[in-house]
This record gives sequence, structure tokens and C-alpha cells, in this order.
Amino acid sequence: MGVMIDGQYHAEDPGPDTTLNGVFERQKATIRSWITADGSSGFAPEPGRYHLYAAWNCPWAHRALLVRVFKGLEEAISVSYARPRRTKDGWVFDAEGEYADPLLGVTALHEVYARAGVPYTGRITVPLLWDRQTGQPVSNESADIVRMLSDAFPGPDLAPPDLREEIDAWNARIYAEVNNGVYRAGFARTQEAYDAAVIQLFATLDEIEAHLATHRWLCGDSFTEADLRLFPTLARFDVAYHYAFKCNIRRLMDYPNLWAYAREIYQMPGVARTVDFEIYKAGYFSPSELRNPLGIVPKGPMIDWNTPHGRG
Ligand SMILES: N[C@@H](CCC(=O)N[C@@H](CS)C(=O)NCC(=O)O)C(=O)O
Repeated sequence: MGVMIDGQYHAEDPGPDTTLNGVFERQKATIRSWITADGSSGFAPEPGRYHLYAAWNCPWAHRALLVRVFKGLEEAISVSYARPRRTKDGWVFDAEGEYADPLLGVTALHEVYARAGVPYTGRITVPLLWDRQTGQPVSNESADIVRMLSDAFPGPDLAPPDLREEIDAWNARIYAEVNNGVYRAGFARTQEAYDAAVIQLFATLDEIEAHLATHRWLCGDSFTEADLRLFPTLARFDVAYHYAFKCNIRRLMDYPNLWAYAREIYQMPGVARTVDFEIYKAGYFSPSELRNPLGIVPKGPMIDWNTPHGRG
């Protein structure tokens, strides 16, 4: 996979975003327009107007797929799914079938980024929210996509004003220590960087486990954006991160509260449609010189996410 500079795609792999200390740092997204309820931003919440570029295995794209389900936007916002294994062209599409791009018919996501009016520089990432009306990208930042779709479209408010501060506080920690924490462990290039990431990751999971002993959700009495943003990491934990990213101090299954909580979310209407464990394995065990040179995909573990969650 390559990188785009001033709207031109370069297929040479820029390598992981790693600092001198071997610490993985995720690049910041730069396409940050916003859909608003009143349309004053130029992007009004019109059904049929927006299209999402996603990949099943990407946890950040998973956030966008989840908000689409929770807001009842599966009809209103169409999706193109890239093939789970990236190539030197990055995220790619087939000419037809489940991994085709019905919107623009591109063969690689970089062709979509190349259409941006402001020449794009950066990595070619999913999710990317696209506006059919202007023929321009709206956002390639999943956190923004979740918040703007929840705010602008009718339906349940996933970040109610009275809980927003608390939600933002959990989001910040969960992003740094859990969502991105697994990548900091998996992409670490020194023992110290790996140790720091994995220890912090499990300290935070332990804390969430304790929180869930007395609370059904992270914030308030109902499912919020904070829960939505934790879920993609939990869904990938035992099948991918535990083994592929060496996040193996404990498994999700070893946390009674967190495991039941994850199953409750998985069993909510529509959520299972956003999950594919076999694709997670294929994606995370793709050939990688550093982590999995032969690209052999493990068979297990076999986990039943439909076991009753027993949370009342
Ligand atoms: N800030 C972005 C990060 C998205 C991201 O890193 N996506 C990964 C897939 S999991 C990607 O597309 N990476 C391609 C690359 O880095 O070349 C977001 O949360 O939306």
C-alpha cells in the first residue's frame, strides 16, 4: 500500500508510522467536513446523498457501519466494501460482486481520493464518507463520521448533551489505550514500546471490567457512542489482536462482564450484520514481513457470540 502526495498516488510503501522509539503513531485524518442538521455546512442530512467506503476488517470503518445501523441509515447511506487484503494499490475493488464499487466503479480507493477538489496528501484510508451531490469527500475521520451522523440525522441520539462530557472522556481514553492501543502493541518495533502499550491496554480493560460490574453501559443508562466505539476492538480481540498483535495477557472471554457486554452489543438488532470474524482473521493475518511473513491464517479460535449474554 502506498501514499498520496498532492493528489498523486505513489505505490511505494511509506512504512508504518513509527517514531524513533519504535512507538506506532496513527496519522491524523485531514478530510474533515461536517454534515449538519440544518445543512448550513453545505452538507445536509439527505437520504440517498452519501456513500461510505469501508472494509469489513477495519475497526475504524466498523464505527461508521455501526452508526449507520443504530441510526437506521442502512437504506439512506450506501456502502462500497473494499477487499479485506490490501495490495500495493492499497484498498482495492473487484469489477463486480461483494467487493465492487457500485458508486464510482473504481478499482482502488486511491482513485476516489484523487477526485478530491483539494489535492489530497496522506494515506489512503477507510472509512471515507463521500457526497454524491458535490462529488467530493466529506470525511475520512471515523470519530467525526459517527458524531455527525448521530447529530444530523433523525433517530436515537448516541451522544446526548447531558452525557457528552463523560462520553468524550471515555472516547479519548478508549481511543488511545484500547482502539489504537492494540495497534501500538501490534506495530511496536521495540520491546519497550510493546510492553508499554500492552500493559496500558490491559489496565484499561481491567478498569472497564470493574466499571461494568456496576454499570450496564459506559455512560448513563443506555448504549452511547462510547460503547459503539469500544465494540469494534472487542469484536476483533480474541480472533485477531490476541494472537496477531500479541495482546495476550488475557482474552476478552476471560473478562466475565466485558465479554457479556460485548455479546449484548453483538446481539442488538443489525449489529451482527456489521461483523465478520473470518474476514477479521484473513485481514489481520495477511502476509506481513514483520508479523506474519507466510500469511498463514489460523483456524481458531471458535467462539460463540450468540451465547445468551445474561445481562437481564
Ligand atoms: N483516522 C482514521 C484512521 C483510519 C485507518 O487508519 N484506517 C486503516 C484501516 S484499519 C487504513 O485504511 N489504513 C491504510 C493505510 O494506512 O495505508 C479513522 O479513524 O477514520
